[in-house]
Amino acid sequence: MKVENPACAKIEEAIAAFELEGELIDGKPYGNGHINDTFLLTCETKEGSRRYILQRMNHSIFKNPQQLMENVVNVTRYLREVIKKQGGNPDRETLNVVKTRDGGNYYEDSAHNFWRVFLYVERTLCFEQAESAKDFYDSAVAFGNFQRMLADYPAGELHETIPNFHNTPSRFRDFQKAVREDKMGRASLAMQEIAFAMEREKDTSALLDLLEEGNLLLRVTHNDTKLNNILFDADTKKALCIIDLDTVMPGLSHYDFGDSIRTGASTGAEDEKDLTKIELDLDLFEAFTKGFLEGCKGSLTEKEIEMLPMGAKLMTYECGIRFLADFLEGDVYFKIHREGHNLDRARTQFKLVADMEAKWEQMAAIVDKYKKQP
Ligand code: ADP
Ligand code: GN1
Ligand code: MG
Repeated sequence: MKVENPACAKIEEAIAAFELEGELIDGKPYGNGHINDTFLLTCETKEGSRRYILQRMNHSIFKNPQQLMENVVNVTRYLREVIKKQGGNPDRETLNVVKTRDGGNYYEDSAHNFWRVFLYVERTLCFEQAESAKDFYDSAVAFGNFQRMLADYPAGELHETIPNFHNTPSRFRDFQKAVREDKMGRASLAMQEIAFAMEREKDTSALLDLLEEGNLLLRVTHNDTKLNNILFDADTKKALCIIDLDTVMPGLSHYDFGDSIRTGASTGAEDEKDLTKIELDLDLFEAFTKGFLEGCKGSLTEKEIEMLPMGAKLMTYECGIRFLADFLEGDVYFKIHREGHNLDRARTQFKLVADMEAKWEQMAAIVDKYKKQP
């Protein structure tokens, strides 16, 4: 069958390159990721249907797709072994890369697009926002557990797929440059947001300073733990599989904690236009804190735990300045679906940052409460 997509002209060539079972009967765009182009493929086999996730990797963002896939293959191979030892099902609890017909992990098409295929994890749900404290708690256990499962992974073997990914001071400098250059003449539309971001420059190095002083540890982290990067089992409703492994790199535990809070503990969508709907939900914050610390099973130091609220604030702030810089630069990084989309996203992030500042003592008290847990 034909799978047409004007944005991805070589999609059919790509599909033909992979070792798929059965005959392709359907292919359509899928999911809400901001970075890669994702498609769901359905094939018919003698035993029934078989589904796959096909992705065109964004190689203007991930400059070296070969290294990217090397990371993904090595990390998932490692996770499979850990999952098996824990008595889990590695076919459902981590991503499984499907090989090309000539045994490769990805395919470069004739127009130099880079493609990969994963087994589709069946009977799963994926949320943009937390539907209940229980689901969010489960995702926290899973992300904490993910970090623990990778605790002994040889970090030196990981390629840095995006340099300085969560280096907030470096993100701040990129943001300043975007404001200075104001390429699209849009800065006048975002004066308040620019001022909000500038006023918080001093916070940007809060975590990296501690790392430099030896008071925080570098671990292997996921670095993109937003809620839609985890699949829940549709039957048990439990967090099942952590996906989007493109940014697994050495990082701080705060990056994973913070990025989840940013997306999952907000009372509104990342791109909500009505800012009165955006707040930090302290019950969700508490559920995640409890779950994350349980998932990490005592592996975090006291200082790491104490700094978790800063992780939440900085990841939210950093994402805000990234959205705002992208708005100023003409929406060249994050996919947008309407005019001003990145500005709307930046506004929700800054609203959340302001709310976290207002709730700072409560956040610290919650973290303190769970610190004592084994
Ligand atoms: P992006 O980097 O663009 O965010 P993702 O790898 O997160 O891309 O994929 C986008 C969406 O596709 C996910 O949020 C999820 O809904 C879905 N998805 C990705 N991989 C799988 C998979 N193996 N099984 C089921 N759904 C998946
Ligand atoms: C992107 O790939 P996706 O949609 O899961 C981005 C994250 C941002 C997020 C904001 C590689 O995540 O860093 O926090 O959008 N991923 C990359 O929603 O830049
Ligand atoms: Mg994603």
